Amino acid sequence: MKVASVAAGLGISLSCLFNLVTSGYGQSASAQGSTITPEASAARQEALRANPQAAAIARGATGRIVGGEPVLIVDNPWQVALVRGFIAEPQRSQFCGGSIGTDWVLTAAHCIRNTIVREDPSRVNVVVGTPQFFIGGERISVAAIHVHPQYNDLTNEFDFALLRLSRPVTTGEAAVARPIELAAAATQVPDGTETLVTGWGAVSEGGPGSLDLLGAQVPIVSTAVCNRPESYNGDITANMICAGREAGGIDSCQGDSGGPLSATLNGRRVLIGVVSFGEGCARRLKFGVYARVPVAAQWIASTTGTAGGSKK
Ligand code: 4AZ
Repeated sequence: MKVASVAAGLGISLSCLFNLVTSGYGQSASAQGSTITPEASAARQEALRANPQAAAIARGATGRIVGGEPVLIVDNPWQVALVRGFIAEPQRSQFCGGSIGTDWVLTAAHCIRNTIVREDPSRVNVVVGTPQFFIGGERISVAAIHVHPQYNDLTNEFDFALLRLSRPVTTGEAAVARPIELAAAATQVPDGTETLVTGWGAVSEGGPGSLDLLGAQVPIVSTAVCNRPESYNGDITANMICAGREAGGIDSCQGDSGGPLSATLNGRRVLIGVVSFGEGCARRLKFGVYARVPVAAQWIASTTGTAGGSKK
């Protein structure tokens, strides 16, 4: 997640940008850190000691993280972190995001068909219900992986994968984990619709990730605009959806892949995109590109069995 470096360069105040980023999606998440007990602080130190990835981020974060507005997990309870399954607790090595739909997780195919996971369910675990990927929540193993049959790693078409969890996510009263409604096949998302993308990904192109879940508000950009020569020059298909600002400065980035792009449509928060790709991060005219969820609605329903009993 990269936010605000361009705005900062232009002298736009961060507080102004924060309002921009959070409006419509609940308050800033500072409250998440404001009630830290001594016990929680000790647990956090212990988790950082145990986790080289998180400790490195924490060391780098002693200055100000470039942009990125923390969001509340209670406002984004479907957000999950994908962590390397072959690196055991207390370590958590985060590399992608995803979204909960009941006992399934929707993520990007390129998060699974890669050298980290190699489409092997034992090589990926899902962390749910925590705003800090390296501590808290629940870590759940994956029973099966389904990559969209039309995924094409050259064109990035249909960049979807479903993870069937080995057990359901705990959604009881204390749990901060809950499915998001998926946009139906017929859902149209008007250009200019404000959306929210969230994740623990890089806070600058090539930079470190974030310990705290960050969110960025980005408007939907028409496929025609996204296909202009100065943007993606015809590479954007009807199975993708672009979001971002012409000026750049606010975007998803490496490590956010697979995570949710959501919008409030007709008063309901729905998942409309999966973080897929972009040319760099937050570059001028290089909008973020997302796998368009409505085009996968039927595949998701038949694979997860939501039209009938749960399929294994
Ligand atoms: C990535 O490398 C990546 N700006 C994900 C999203 C975007 C760029 C890169 C979108 O996983």
